[in-house]
Amino acid sequence: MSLEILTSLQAAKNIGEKKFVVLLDPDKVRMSNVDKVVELAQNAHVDYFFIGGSLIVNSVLDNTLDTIKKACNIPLILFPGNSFQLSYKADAILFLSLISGRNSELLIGKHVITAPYLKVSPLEIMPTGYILVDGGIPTTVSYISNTQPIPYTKDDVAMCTAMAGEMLGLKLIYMDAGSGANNSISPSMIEAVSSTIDIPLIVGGGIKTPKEAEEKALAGADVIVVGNAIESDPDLITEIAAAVHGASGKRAPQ
Ligand code: 1GP
Repeated sequence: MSLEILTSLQAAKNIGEKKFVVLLDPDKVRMSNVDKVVELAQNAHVDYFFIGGSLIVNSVLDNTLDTIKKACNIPLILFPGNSFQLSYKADAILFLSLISGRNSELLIGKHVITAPYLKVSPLEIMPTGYILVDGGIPTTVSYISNTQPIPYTKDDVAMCTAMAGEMLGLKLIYMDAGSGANNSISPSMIEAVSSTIDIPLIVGGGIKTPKEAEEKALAGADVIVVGNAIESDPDLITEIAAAVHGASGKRAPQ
């Protein structure tokens, strides 16, 4: 099994290099927009695409992956909203365990069902502790997953959850305020979590501006994910990519 992407994410984290991910929800993004997004992403040196959503169907998923693959060489990582969102056309998959929740199906149940398919797939499997944080509005993911997000100000709960995830052997932590969140995750929570784990920390949900993206990276996020804001204004890709990459090797003022 290939570990190429995980290895490069860990290596980047070790030297303070920040990565930028564009999230595309094949259900939301108009196919006419995909070409523009891909071109901008390629020019801005976007590091990865996450492809996923809570409610997409597989034919749309395959078409989207094919279209992007033909147009660029940015690696495509599945960010599945459920166990049906599998496609061998991607390069890798976030194998998500929803460790902020207490829904056993999303902690281990679905994984048991999906494991034999993934075992024979060419996809790189990326074991990821997924932590939902309250972003000020109920999001599709908290509704669908039937779990409670970690309260916005409970840095210590987020910290201990991430710590446990790392101790369980997960290779990435993804803290998400949910797509379209009103409040993106606070710098203090990012700082608390990143200072207690050695695996890469992905942060997303409600990030709308280059300044906000930079702030998250400086607080300790290793990978920044933006979806909604780019769907509304693809031109933001260039500035956000520059802001995130520009935060490499820098720390937030203490
Ligand atoms: C959601 O973290 C992602 O799961 C991205 O969120 O769409 O709000 O950027 P946005």
